[in-house]
Amino acid sequence: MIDFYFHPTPNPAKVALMLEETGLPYRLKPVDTRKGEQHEPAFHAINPNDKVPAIVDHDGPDGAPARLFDSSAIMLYLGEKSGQFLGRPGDRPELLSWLFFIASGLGPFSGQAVHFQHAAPERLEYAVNRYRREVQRHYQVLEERLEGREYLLGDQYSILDMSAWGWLERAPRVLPGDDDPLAAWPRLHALYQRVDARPAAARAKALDTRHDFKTEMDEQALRALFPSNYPAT
Ligand SMILES: N[C@@H](CCC(=O)N[C@@H](CS)C(=O)NCC(=O)O)C(=O)O
Repeated sequence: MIDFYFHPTPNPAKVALMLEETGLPYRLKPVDTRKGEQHEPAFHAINPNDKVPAIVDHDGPDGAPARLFDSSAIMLYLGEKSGQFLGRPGDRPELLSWLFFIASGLGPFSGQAVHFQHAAPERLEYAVNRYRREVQRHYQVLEERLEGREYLLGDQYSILDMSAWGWLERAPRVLPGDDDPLAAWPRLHALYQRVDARPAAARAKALDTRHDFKTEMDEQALRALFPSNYPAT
């Protein structure tokens, strides 16, 4: 059994989709990040970085419990555990390259674009422009990769497509202002739709309503999510 530490946000969404795709048994463990539950000692022991997603696999290597944090590490682990969605052995160099591209590029730049357009206490045009442009550049890199390919690995659906889906889902928040924020990248848009149409994607999205997560962005939420904005006490 796998305990899945979850909040309805992009990085946990990738893992939700992977768990649903593999059929591995799991229990949902909500972590209400707007209430600061990611900083509680019990969760800190599972993820020292105080962020979701994380998992505890009670049947880890050698039958011992294993904790994993960071969505891309979890995606690879679950791929290896289930023997699914990692492509062919010869795909490994591309799989690793694109997984790290999403982990270190698409994800963080999208996250910062959201932050500076929706959460920053003041609008900083330089930061907004920088992160929007970097997201657009990353979309373009993926668009070129998809030329002549149905999925990011080629003809096989993999953890790469699931990882991209977690962030493409949020394109309207990442690039607000455009009616269809993915319109300029038709192959990427089609990939998003292909993944989003899968039954597992619907089941993954249904997890968002399984718990009554806090929605208010009040003082408690701001302190929990952006502690670096507040002086250490
Ligand atoms: N590199 C990490 C990033 C995790 C991350 O930023 N998670 C966000 C949700 S998408 C979070 O926990 N936010 C709450 C917080 O930062 O306190 C991963 O890929 O899992």
